[in-house]
Amino acid sequence: MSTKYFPKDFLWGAATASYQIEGSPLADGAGSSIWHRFSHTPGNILNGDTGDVAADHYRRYKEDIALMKEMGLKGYRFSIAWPRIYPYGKGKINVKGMDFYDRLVDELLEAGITPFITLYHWDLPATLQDLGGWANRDIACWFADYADYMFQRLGDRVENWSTLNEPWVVAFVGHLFGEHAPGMKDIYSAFLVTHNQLRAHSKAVRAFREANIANGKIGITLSNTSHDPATDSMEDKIAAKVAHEWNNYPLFLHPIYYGDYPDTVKEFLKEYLPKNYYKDMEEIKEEIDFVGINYYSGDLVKFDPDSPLGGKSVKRGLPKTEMGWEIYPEGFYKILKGLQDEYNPKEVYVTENGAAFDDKVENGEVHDHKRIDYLKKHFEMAHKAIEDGVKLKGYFVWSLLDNFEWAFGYSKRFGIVYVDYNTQKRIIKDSGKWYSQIIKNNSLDF
Ligand code: GBH
Repeated sequence: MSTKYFPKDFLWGAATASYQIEGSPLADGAGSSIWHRFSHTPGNILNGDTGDVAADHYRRYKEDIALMKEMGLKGYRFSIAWPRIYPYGKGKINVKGMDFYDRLVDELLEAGITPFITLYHWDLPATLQDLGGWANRDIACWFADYADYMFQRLGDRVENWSTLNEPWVVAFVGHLFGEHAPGMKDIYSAFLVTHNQLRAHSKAVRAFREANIANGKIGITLSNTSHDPATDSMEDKIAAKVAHEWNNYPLFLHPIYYGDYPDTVKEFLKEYLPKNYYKDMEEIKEEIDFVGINYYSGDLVKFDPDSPLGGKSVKRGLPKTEMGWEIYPEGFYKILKGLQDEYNPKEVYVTENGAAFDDKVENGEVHDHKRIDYLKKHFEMAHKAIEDGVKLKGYFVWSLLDNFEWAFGYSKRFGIVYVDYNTQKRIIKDSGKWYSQIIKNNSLDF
């Protein structure tokens, strides 16, 4: 047996998002979000679930922080619900909503846990959607104003900030596939939303530099699925490259690092890009301090002349999680290594990695050995990536708690802590106990 050590000060943690765990979405003067509206519109969410109660974290945050402390987490990645701060998205500030995050941050620091804030994890103020949401160019200002207010209010205690969570999912799952809020199906809107998220992100980064937060670091969190060609044929290789550059970190990092969309996007998808998009590229190109990588799965890509992207996903036939996503840890390594080789970010964080399984409570325990196995294989790949030069500084398991899994409602459990939705009782799963040992030893045994 051999032991692999992680770097000193490696930030082991867990992640959540406001709408998925907090509940009480309209409490204390908060405004409605697009996810509140979307989940309350029949037919959008499995079993008609909503985030009205979720894991009741808004009221139980102290108990949840005590659990994090018990597990020995060093970091906690969470998001701020924009409509709690600005009920109408801009203008009037809701003091009580701000108070919640003030108390949350203080409680975390008290417990010795490093807060890692995501400014936008999909709960846009509904009022802003009525003005066009991410398709309205003004959103760059609305977002930067909101971000700036958060820097002023929490910057004295919080060093680590991520602007957007998975802008690809916001653009394409929300505006082309219609499966997420706001439920639109228009490819031109999806690319406009991609572009405006980039503009908003970089404007917020500039506000961050102005705010001059001591030891402050700001980045962006991107979704990734590894895409390998199904065969050695030139067609499949091109299709896989298009899928990678449109679907993964290049779509956003190419503009941020090099001031232009990736070549394949310009070659294959140019007609969908907003007219005169290049005029904004100079302001989009803006230095960031880290890249946040979310990774769950990997696919093969086959040439398909009928697809607008020139390719379609095919499965390898590997074991799957409850989401139906194949377990492919090697793809995690490829994403991390590719990121470092292609953009050479100063720092990298795994902002999400984890799996949904069909957890059962047995005598007050949850023996989720499949999740342990999943995490172990992915930790191993992260370790290999570090050995090969990836500047990985931390790792947030998705998720701390079982929660509202968007269109799938409460039917999918990703937590390392089990939540009984009838009683709101929490149980640390076997994976959570196993994870505390990894954190304590800062190493992995093989
Ligand atoms: C994240 O989204 C979210 O940030 C988080 O809120 C959410 O709860 C969590 O993941 C779990 O879903 O078809 O096999 O190639 C992840 C979104 C999931 C989008 C994987 C791409 C492709 C899987 N991504 N998906 S596959």
